[in-house]
Amino acid sequence: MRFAVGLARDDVEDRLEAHGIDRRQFLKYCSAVAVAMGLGPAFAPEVAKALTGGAGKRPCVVYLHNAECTGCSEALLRTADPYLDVLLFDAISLEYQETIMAAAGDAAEKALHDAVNNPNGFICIIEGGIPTALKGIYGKIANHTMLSINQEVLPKAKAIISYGTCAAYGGIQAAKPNPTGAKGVQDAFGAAVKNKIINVPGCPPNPINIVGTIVHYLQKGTLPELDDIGRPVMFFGKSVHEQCERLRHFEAGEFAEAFDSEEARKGWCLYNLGCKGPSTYNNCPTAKFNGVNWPVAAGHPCIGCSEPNFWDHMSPFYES
Ligand code: FSX
Ligand code: SF4
Ligand code: F3S
Repeated sequence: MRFAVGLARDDVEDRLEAHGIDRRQFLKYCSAVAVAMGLGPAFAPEVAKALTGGAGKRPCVVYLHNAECTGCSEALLRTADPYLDVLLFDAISLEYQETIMAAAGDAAEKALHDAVNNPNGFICIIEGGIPTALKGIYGKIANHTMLSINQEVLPKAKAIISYGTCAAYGGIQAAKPNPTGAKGVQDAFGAAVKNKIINVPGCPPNPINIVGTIVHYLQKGTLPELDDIGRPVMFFGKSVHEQCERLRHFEAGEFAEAFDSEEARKGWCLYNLGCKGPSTYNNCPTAKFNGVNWPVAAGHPCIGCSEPNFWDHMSPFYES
């Protein structure tokens, strides 16, 4: 069986076969990525090509961890599509990732040094906020502060993806009184990262949004269009509220007053239970997590997890 025009068999089918991946299931996933990117399902073969390493030279990627819960990596690696991590790592050359790399100690340090000084350059993906108080002593790896590691690595990166609300805007550890001085990457490094940083927030972020961002970069070699706080418009251009399946109940003035109520079960709006969907921008209602479900459909209000300082600005979470 063949893929659509433009995809040589060895670009896609052999790789899928090698990984024991069902072609139909994979194309379904690629179609979901294409739709989330606003391209439409017809672009699924192009997404498949990029995700299987067919878009050209595999870019070198350095993936740094800072102050965070590692839920962002978990979201990506424990995706319901079991092949995704394998394929994604075929499309990129992941040189350094503290959570999953086999190397440890000096070998890990060397891998980071080599990747950062690679003459072809590298893309940096960052998880976690940067502790900046007291010269960064609240977060250390191999006796270097996270602050100093980022300071060394980021100016050399061709592009930076802040993955998750912590890396994008500081996240939970930046909540008041923020004793560690945690900041998002853009805020912590300003001019050193200007014009090359993309924020893909969410706590956790939806993996489809970083996969789509990487696909865009692999295909075009440029940053996607960003909103005024650095998020790709293709994923964060609309509010949760305007895409919500409970919106018609909001408009009809039908509000659930308790979680365990007939109204909540019937799909009435969760605004009076604290939903922050009207002031939150993300594609959760359409992309869903693993394409299956999202908080409001599961009966929980949106807590605004893709917005800066949501921990302070959107709480109390269960009050409107
Ligand atoms: Fe933050 Fe990610 Fe929330 Fe956790 O690494 S965005 S705390 S899901 O894990 O950084
Ligand atoms: Fe808007 Fe939340 Fe109500 Fe959905 S549940 S319509 S996002 S307020
Ligand atoms: Fe986060 Fe709200 Fe989506 S809490 S996961 S932005 S529905």
